[in-house]
Order: sequence, then structure tokens, then C-alpha cells
Amino acid sequence: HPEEQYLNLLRKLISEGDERIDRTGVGTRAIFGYTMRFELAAGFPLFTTKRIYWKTAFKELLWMLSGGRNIRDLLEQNVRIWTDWPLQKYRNTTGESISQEEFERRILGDEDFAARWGDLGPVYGHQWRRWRTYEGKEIDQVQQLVDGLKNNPTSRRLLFEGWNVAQLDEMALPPCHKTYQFFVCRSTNTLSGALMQRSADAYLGLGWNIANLALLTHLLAVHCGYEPGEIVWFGCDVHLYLNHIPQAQLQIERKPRPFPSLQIKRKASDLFDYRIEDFEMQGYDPHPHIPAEVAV
Ligand code: UFP
Repeated sequence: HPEEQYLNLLRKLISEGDERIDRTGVGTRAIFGYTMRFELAAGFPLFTTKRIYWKTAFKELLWMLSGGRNIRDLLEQNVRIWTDWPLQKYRNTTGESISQEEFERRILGDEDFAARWGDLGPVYGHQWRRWRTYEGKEIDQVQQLVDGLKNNPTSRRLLFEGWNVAQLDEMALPPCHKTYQFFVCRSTNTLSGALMQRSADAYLGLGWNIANLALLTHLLAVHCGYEPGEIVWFGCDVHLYLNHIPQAQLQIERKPRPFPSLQIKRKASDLFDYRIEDFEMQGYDPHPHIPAEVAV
């Protein structure tokens, strides 16, 4: 089963990972360099050995594709995964001991408050759709990619990049999934997608990153006239937080189940016009979720 690639990674991290203190202070076991490949025709690579909340992941990808950078857009869809960073900044700056619920309520209810405190800086979506040049122009990297896939499919420059060196210090979190590159196979008319991820939380983040890479590759294929091919994931610093080891140990004992299949119920007019209601996951029957704390 292709998910064994992931379970083997967890095993490797537990047994061989270099134990170190990381930026968050939690500590990790880390390895450097790991690759996984998934054939999209064989099913959608949504891991089954614990439930992955794919709708939340997809909402995040659609938000990035829209160029979003404020947590308000996410909270409006009940996605709370990015709240920790602005919340911590708010608490540190104001000294107020506000709860997450109250902070989110204010972001949703007060536009000015959201503009002041909900902005994550020029993170993923901003760089993907509105990379600023020195002259102050904006570059839509994703639109350029779509044009390239349609008009110049054998190009070796079909990629986009989140790692804008000049703006890293303005971002709530510098991009983890940083470089996406695509490849059209002429003989099979398929589109494959690769992701180079500099830093991967193997227990909490990775399954989402894989699912979103697969969704993005599906959507680009649909809109550029190809069948989905393969996805290839490259992780550099791949780590397991020390407080996730018990959960990971539980997970590696489980047997993967068949991957589900992604149904795109409505083909939108363009890549940027999708909503979560347009997607359905058929045959997703995962093992139960195993909760774990995110390191901020
Ligand atoms: N992380 C992921 N995937 C993501 C994302 C974050 O695994 O999509 F946004 C994890 C990796 C790391 C932490 O554990 O978040 C980022 O910390 P750092 O910037 O120190 O690498």
C-alpha cells in the first residue's frame, strides 16, 4: 500500500531521528531528506491510518489560491488552524490575556480589528498570486503557471515559489511547502506535481501537505487539459515532535485502507473559482483521528 511510505517515515523518525531542541522549544526527532510518490490514478492520497480533515485542508488550499493572507477569511469558514500565530502576537503586544474564542470572535465581528490583528503578512497566497517586484508590480505566479502548462508544456520552468527572501521577516511563518513544480508527460497526457518542503511536521502537517499537493495537481490537470499523473513529495527537515511520539507509535500499528477517490462535482470557470462544496471524497474510511498538540 502506498501509505506504507508514510508509516515507514514515522518508524524511521522514531528509531533514527536526531533528537534536538527546535524553534518551538518542544523538541523533535529529525531526519534530512525523504521522498514519497503517489500515483493519482490509484486513488487520492489521503492517509487512512488516522482521519485527516480533508475539508479543512482543502479550504486552506483554496484560500491560498485566492491570494488570502488574513485569518478572517478562514474563520468565516470555521477554519482555525492559523489562529495561533496572530493570537500569540496579539497577547505579546498588548499584554491582554484574551482567549482564542474571544480573539476569533473579535476578528469575525470587527473589520478594523481583523485588518490590524488578523493579517499573517505576505504568506503563501500573497506570494503565489501577488509577488511584489522591486518596481512595485505584482506577479501572479499561479496564472503564469497555468499559461505555461497550456502553451509550453515541456518547459522546465513550470513552477512557483513561496520563499520570498526579501519578505521572510514580515511573515507569521516562512513557507514550509515552498516550491511547487509541474511536469507534463506527452505520451500519457498526464500532469505530475512535485513539492519541495523545507520543514515538515510529520505527524500533524505532512498528511495535509500531501493532500493539498494532490488537490492542486488535480485542479491544474482539469484546467489545463491533462489527466492527473503522479505527485512527488520531497521533505528536507522532516521531524516528529517529541510529544507526538506516543500517537505516532499507535498509528504505525494500524493497517492502511484503500485510498478514497476525489470527485470534482462542478468544474469551475477557472482555477480560482472553486468552493469546498465542489468536492467530495468517495470511499474514505479511515482509522479514528488521534489528537495531538500543534507546536507554535
Ligand atoms: N508545518 C508543516 N506544514 C505546513 C506548515 C507548517 O509541517 O504546511 F505551515 C510545520 C513544520 C514545522 C513548523 O514543524 O510547522 C514550522 O516551523 P519552522 O518555521 O521553524 O520550520
